[in-house]
Amino acid sequence: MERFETEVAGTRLVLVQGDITKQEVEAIVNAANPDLTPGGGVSGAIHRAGGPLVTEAAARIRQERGRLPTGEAVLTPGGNLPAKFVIHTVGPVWQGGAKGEPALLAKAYRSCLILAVEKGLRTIAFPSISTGAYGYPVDQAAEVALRTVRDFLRENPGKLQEVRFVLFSVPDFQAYRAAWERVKGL
Ligand code: AR6
Repeated sequence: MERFETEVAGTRLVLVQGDITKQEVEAIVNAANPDLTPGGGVSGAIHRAGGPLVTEAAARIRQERGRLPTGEAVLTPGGNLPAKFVIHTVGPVWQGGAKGEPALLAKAYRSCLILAVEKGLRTIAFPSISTGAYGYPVDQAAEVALRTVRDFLRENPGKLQEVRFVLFSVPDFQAYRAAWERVKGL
């Protein structure tokens, strides 16, 4: 199994190839749509594995707050998942890169990290937000994701025990692994 581990300001940063629905962390992040419906991709898998508790909690939030703007995040229980909570965030749809996509993607990661710390959670796992149905090129998305997490951890030392990226394919794992080499020293 592909796995890489490093440390940033007292937090373990892990890249691993695998299925996010199987991760034993306090919160997993969902690459949601603004209506918080199951949809396909990682979202469909998380709603399936989590069961009605996840889908119904998401529907209630949708009803109360309306559509979730790109870059924002909300929390539901994890239902039948090993993770206690799901943090749902909406990444940007790729439109060529000049429509604010990098800033919106960074905001999505940051919103999840802020919510996790607010709730006192210590371990969180992310999928590769926006790089499936939303079409964000994975090399570029990986760099934004890792830079954002690195910056957050430096600004909030010791707040989180582990941040894990769970990449569904080996090429995606390799893209994140290579992006970390570009980002880590900066
Ligand atoms: N574990 C980890 N990663 C996964 C899993 C899994 N079980 N399944 C898929 N991925 P996508 P987006 C990867 O399309 O681009 C949904 O329909 C996948 O290989 O899930 O943000 C929503 O409802 C890819 O690398 O999310 C939205 O409408 C990554 O997860 C829309 O898709 C993200 O792909 C969101 O699109």
